[in-house]
Amino acid sequence: MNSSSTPSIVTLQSHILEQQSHFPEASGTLSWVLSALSISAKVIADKVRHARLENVLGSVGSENVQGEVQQKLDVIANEVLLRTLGGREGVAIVASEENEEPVILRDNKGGDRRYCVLFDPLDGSSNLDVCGGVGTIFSILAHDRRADGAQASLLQPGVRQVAAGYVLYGSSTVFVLTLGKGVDMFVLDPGIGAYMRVEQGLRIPTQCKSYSVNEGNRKSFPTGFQRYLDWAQERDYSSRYAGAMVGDVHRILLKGGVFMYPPTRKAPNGKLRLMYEANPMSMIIEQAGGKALCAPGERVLEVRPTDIHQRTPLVLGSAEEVDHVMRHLVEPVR
Ligand code: AHM
Ligand code: MG
Repeated sequence: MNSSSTPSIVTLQSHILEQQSHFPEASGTLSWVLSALSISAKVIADKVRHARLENVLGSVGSENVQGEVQQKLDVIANEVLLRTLGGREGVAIVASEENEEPVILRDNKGGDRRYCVLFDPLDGSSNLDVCGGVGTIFSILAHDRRADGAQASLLQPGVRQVAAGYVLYGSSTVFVLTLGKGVDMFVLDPGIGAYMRVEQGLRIPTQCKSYSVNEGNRKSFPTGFQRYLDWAQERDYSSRYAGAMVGDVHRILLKGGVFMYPPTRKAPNGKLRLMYEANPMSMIIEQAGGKALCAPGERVLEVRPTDIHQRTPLVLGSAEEVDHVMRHLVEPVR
């Protein structure tokens, strides 16, 4: 066999080291942070698989800061991430969907670069009881030592993300990562316990006649979204919606289409959280050549955050499909 045509075996670990070697000045701190996230995701994947057997499905009877019912596994996944990231010197602050306040792990002193990690530990967790796909979403920002307090260091626009990614716990465990130079995909090989690189430089298809939105809310969408849905249905678009963003966005990353969570009467700013849902997903989609907007001409990544738990409307996916939605938001299209 010709060795040049044989794909090499690259694990997430070696991929990160390979990327780090392109920056001779890098101290390796970010690599340690990413390794903490990848280990957390292995533990969470295992918990998700054993959930029914270990009786950790269902809610804990409390609500998180968003007023949403916490599932037992939300709490477990959050603990896993906090404990794993907590052991890494390079992590200054973590912020989670499940914690009202950010957790300050280390002070501002010391010379080494440090990072803030924001995450949704188990997105789409209401899908767990029915064995649907769920995921972890994360965003990494450089810690701003000059900032006045944890909130100020965290409240950076998405364009400043150093890295972002998600892990889909589906029929296999998939780790999708961007370090700002394209998007790479890894699949956990349960036999050896390592993530193997399966795609490098992923590109999202520029078009695909498919939309992903909770159409049950249609009557309370702004009229532009309703016009878009009429337009798409007249053109035989497919509708695909799992109710778990990681699975929906992953499908769109690979096959194309558009994912939307518009404003509704109940959620006038949409439902999804800017800092640890919309921003990391938007970075992934843009790095793969797609678009991610919160309104016509307004990139999600340029939104100046004012609260770590703030929400944003979101339209992301294939460039041409996002454009179709936006045209309808601006004016009726025939
Ligand atoms: P969660 O973070 O509480 O799990 O909520 C986020 C999820 C997304 O994964 C999904 O796209 C959306 O909520 C579904 O909401 P809805 O049921 O309103 O369509
Ligand atoms: Mg979520």
